[in-house]
Amino acid sequence: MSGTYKYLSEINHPSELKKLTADELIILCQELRDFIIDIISSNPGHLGASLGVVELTVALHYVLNTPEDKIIWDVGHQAYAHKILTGRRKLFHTNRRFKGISGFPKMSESPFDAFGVGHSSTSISAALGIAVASKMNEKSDRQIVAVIGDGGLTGGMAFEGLNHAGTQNTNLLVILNDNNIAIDPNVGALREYLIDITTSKTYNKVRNEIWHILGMLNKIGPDTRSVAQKVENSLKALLLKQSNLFEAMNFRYFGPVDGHDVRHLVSILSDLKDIPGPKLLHVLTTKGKGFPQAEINPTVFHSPGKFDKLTGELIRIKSDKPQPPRYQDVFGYSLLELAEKNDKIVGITPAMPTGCSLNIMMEKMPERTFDVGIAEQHAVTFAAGLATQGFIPFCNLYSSFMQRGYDQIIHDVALQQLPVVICLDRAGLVGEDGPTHHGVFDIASLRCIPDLIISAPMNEEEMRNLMFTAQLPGKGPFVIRYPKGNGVMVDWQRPFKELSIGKARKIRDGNEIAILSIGHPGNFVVEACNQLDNEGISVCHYDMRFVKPIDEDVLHVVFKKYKKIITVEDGVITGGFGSAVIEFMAEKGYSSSVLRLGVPDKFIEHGTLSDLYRECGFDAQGILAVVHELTKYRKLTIVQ
Ligand SMILES: Cc1ncc(C[n+]2csc(CCOP(=O)(O)OP(=O)(O)O)c2C)c(N)n1
Repeated sequence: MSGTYKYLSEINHPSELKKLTADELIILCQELRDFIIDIISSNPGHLGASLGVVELTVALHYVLNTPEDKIIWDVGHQAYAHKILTGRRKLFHTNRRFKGISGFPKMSESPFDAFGVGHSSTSISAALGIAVASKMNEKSDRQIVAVIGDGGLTGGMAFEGLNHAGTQNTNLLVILNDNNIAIDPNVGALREYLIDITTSKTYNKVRNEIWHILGMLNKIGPDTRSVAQKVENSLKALLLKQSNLFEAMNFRYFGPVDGHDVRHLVSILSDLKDIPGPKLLHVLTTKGKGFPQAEINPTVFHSPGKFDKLTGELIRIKSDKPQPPRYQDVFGYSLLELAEKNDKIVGITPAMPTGCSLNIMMEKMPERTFDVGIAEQHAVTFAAGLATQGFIPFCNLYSSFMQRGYDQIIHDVALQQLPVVICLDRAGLVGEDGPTHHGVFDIASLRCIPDLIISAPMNEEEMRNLMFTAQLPGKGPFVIRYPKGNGVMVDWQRPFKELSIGKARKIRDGNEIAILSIGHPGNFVVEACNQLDNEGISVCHYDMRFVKPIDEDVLHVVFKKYKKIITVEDGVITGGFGSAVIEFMAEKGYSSSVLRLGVPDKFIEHGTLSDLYRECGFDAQGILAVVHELTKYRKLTIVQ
């Protein structure tokens, strides 16, 4: 590698970066881009965001004294250059792989990762906490920098952080990485404001004049600095506060500056080091910078999968056999179909229209679909408000991001029994994104909420029927959770059918063991049972469909007949579906042995789904192993 990456190959610690000249930094940036593209083309990850902040990352590590100074990345999907420059270059090919480095900053991975992240809009709060603690620890000269995108800034938590930070006199620098896009195009009034602020002639004229005056005053000499400071303050108070949102929140606003001019970034960041108090630097970047296909199509190249590093062509595994659809597409097409028949249906997504396939309805019915920005809390309560007026909102949240809207589900939806349909995409393990993104807590955390129907389809047809059932009158708050990826091959285009709430479906009868599954993992049970048939082991299997209300009739039958019961789910075992079965057993006075398969009580790292299923032991092999264990002495018992 040293031949191709002349400067990059020498950098194993940011201190080595500081030996480079400004011109060499420009070459280094190009090398970093080439390196990221090279690796990510064959080992997929987040591409566009990282390419967009190459210069910013180099400039930050050049100017700051990390890890003593702190960089806090928002979301963290843009931190590849940061990882590569901070000692992880040689490990970067293991990015997002099982036992490899994480695709996000992670405190346990490196002292340079000042704060672990994956969910959006946390950076300002975390950075403020670090800044306040540094002050209390008498390390006030430490530089604390939060880097947040224009998408991340749409999250309410970012504003909670700004609001607080504006009153704390800490050395906090917020860098707004403004590329005018989230995963899909950024939305909302803030987006308009940022465009306005970067293009408004009046605003920029005022700002330039102030900078000009300040430049002159600063040249007068150190004695007049305090006078200059006062003049600056009053000028800004007079002129900027009225026209700048960040100034109004007590931040000193700088920019907008070109985020791809590494020399200028170095110079401005060096200057900002000496300016005390909360500051915001507005940096303009292009997502996917330097890779033309990623610049042209940033949504696809946010996380493109494998691609040809020369042409940008996406590499997809081709199959002659028809493939089952992705659950998310079943959601998208079914919602459109339902909305065509029921004009009260509306669709809501917090910034994931492509990710959850709401874009299918969005294209046809833009007036009945809402991308609300990265704002899960708002999405849920907005849905609740719509529901009070007779609408049936389908609010689609990734399961792990739903955690943001937990109180809203309790307080605004369930307590008021509003007919909001909460569709939880990416429920269960999600693979390479790892512990920040696994959707494994939803069953356990939602199960305790009264009046909430919680369901999980085992296949696409069931998913459609659950969606149909949920929008029928009088159903109330209704959760439908389903995993990432493809379903199984069923005829999912059959006409919709109403399902009975709280009723399970028997898949097979058997004598020795009963297996109760919820959702997609039921397919793993089917696979295991096919094998068990060959072995002559007789297993009964129910697809429970509903975690709440749980099918008590079926549970009575099962507990009366079977002494050995296995539950299978793709969420946490603690408090999950299997726990509901055990609670039932205890309450009704049954005494079978119930073995719960699911996600154990620890955070599951990143890796392929098959790696992680193997680790958790609830795939077909895991189920087989448990059944074998439970039937080990069977032959002996029969002989006796
Ligand atoms: C709470 C939460 N909701 C949704 C997401 C999914 N997500 C990951 S990156 C992203 C867009 C971020 O946009 P921006 O901050 O502008 O960064 P960019 O990708 O443009 O660099 C979204 C919505 C998330 N990580 N966290």
